[in-house]
Amino acid sequence: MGPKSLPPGRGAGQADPVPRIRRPRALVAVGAVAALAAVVATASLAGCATAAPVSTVGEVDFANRLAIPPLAASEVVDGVRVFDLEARAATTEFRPGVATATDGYSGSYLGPTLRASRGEEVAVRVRNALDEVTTVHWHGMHLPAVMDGGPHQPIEPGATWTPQWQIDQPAATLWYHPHPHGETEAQVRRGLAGLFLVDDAVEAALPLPRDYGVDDLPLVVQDVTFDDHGQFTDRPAGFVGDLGDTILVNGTLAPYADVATDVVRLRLVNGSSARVFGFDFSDSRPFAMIASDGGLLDAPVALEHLTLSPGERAEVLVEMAPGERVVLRSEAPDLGAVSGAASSGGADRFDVLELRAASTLEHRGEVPAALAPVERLDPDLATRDRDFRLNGTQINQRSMDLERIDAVIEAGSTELWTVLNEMPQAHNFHVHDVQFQVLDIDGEPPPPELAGWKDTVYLDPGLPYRLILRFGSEADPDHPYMFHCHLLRHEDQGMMRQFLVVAPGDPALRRDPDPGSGSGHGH
Ligand SMILES: [Cu+2]
Repeated sequence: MGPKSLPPGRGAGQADPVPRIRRPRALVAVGAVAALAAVVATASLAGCATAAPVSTVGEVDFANRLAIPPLAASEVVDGVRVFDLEARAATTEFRPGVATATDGYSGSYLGPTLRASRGEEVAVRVRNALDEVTTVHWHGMHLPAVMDGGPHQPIEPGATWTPQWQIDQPAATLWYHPHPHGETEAQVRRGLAGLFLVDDAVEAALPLPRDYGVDDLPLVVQDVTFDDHGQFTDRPAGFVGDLGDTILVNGTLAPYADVATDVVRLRLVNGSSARVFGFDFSDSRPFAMIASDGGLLDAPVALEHLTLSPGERAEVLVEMAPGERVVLRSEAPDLGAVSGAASSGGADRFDVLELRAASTLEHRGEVPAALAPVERLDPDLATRDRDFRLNGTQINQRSMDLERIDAVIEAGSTELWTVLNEMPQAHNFHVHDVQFQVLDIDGEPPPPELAGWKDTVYLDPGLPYRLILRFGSEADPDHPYMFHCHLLRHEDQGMMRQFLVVAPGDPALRRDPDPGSGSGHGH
């Protein structure tokens, strides 16, 4: 169903709004579930056919060495670091002798890792060798809207698109993937995704592991399902979209990684369509989270369990002992007040990756006591409040319209956005161009893993997330950025909106449609 075929004001599967919940967070789990369950009982949610919980824990043979995406070659031309990517159709042997139809960038599945430093001018020549239109979005990157690679920058089959921008943000694990409206899930799931690592002097001065593919391992984690012929297929899915029963890491089935150092850095990327991962280790060892979507935290955070929803990233440090083997798992993730969480993957468990330590380990990187001070954005500087409510596959009761601008924002300004998932089903929230901070969740400070720079955040149903965003100085009255649910099927179904960033004084600011709560909210 296309977004425009929806009746006005109500999307398919839209539940009645959940009253705003104001109670101590510890009580929300019980109270909210009861309140939300009453709503879901009367709502005609899509996705009645749900699969039984999946568990691969203890079932994976870890027969395959983890593939490390190659670092992309580049050449510096007139001061610009230039990369090449080609989106192409291919086949990949995830299992020996079985060819699976896939897509990849300059390869058969996923793409090379682009890497550049803060301050560098970069360009990427993206050639589309597919037989359909695609785009390439630089997820997490601060860059001009016309370079963003959203649905307004289509690359026709056979065409080449060459965005260019200056890297102007802290060191971080970013990624790239297609963003053509309505086709994002299909293209990402065929293998179109890759990493973009940003380096800077602050990160480089820390004693962190950073030997790419050796003690600094990128891990693009995805769930897929193979049919009897070894081809990708869908499992019966619930409201969230497709949930696979098999894990690929960097496109490797049943992967292991050899470790030769006593501290290893994992750059975790949730490259799934709909699955929320709850990462931990088979022996429940603590690990140190050092970075979120947009870069380093103030200091390492000791965790035993880390939740990542689609599109989110985290960097963690894991300490290893000589000769040991430990398995990175995804245990039943905490979906918060999602009703019937099992149908959204909330009961699924996976073995993800086995780490195999050598009998003697080098000491090359360590867990620092402190990382990089995160500048705290000041709510007093915010000049605008906006409310966004997610329900069904709509935001503020509207579906995506490529011709409609939903917000006009002054370049360089700071805004407060309150985002509420009104329905008892899983959604998350991704904003292009900016890294934001979570000020509070239902009035409480965010947990430390959500306290750094973020571009994507999971929305526990019924809880208002107050985000603070400072927009960049580039203004462009003609090309919008997007914000949307990053569950790819929801995004494809139109759970997305558009904003312009314009210069101070631009008349377009007076035409800001104020997509607040619809109650004249704002200053
Ligand atoms: Cu969603």
